[in-house]
Amino acid sequence: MNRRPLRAVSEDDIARFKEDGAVCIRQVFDIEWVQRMNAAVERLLSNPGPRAREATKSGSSGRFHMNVFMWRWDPDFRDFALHSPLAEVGASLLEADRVSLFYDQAFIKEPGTSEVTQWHQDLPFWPALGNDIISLWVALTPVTVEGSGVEYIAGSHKWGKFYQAATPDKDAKFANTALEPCPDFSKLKGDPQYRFVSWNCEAGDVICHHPLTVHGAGGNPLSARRAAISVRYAGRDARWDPRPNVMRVEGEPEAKLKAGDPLILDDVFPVTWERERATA
Ligand SMILES: O=C(O)CCC(=O)C(=O)O
Repeated sequence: MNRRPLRAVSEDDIARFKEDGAVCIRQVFDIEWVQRMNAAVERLLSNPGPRAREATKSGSSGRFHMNVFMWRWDPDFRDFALHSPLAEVGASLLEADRVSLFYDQAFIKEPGTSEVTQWHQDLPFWPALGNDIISLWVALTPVTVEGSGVEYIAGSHKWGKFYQAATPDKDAKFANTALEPCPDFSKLKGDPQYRFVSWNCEAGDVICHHPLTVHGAGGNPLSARRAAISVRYAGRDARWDPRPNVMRVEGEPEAKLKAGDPLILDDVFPVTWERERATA
């Protein structure tokens, strides 16, 4: 099982991430990781734990399963978030000397799932602020755009927009109605104002995005599962910001952090990668 990326992040990847707010890094994981994490996903589906969310409406076909903070209770997800090549990829793209783990999240769409992932930005529903928070969306199965591959609007992280939070399962409790709702960009394809970017992925490829990049995905009409895990890491300017209408974080950081503190806290936001240690 590789502990460092199979392919180094290049200057071009960093430039693309800065410019577009999303970049695909191919072949970060070897087959052992892919097999291990697919087995972990299978376990998660049959034993989902306390923070699971099922977005599929009753009577609909398929299953859209989401889960968060698996790293806190499952040893495989823990190793994946803390000791896999991911944190190094995140730190390289953020050009950071260290990153801490923010949280991990699973997105599984079984064959024949019609539920889409609504267009959204991530930061509006997080108790955090900052540019240096990166999401690494790891494909654990081959994913095509037709089979619920995530699409991004290039450059949207620089629009200065902070859209009303819209979680992928449309949970109304996150919506702060003082903010503008995020448009349904699938209706705006072909509009020359917007550049849509997406990648067909092999298992082990990783799409990395900025917390304000607008993104969404269709359902999964195909006959194979689409499984991905997003792991989020925090760098230099990431700060704790417990606003109303945001996600609850496991480990009670609110008891130990005050608004504006860096997103680093033992056992809650653990430092995961440090340049000094990595190069020693
Ligand atoms: O995989 C999906 O459908 C959604 C992914 C996503 O929203 C994220 O990684 O932030």
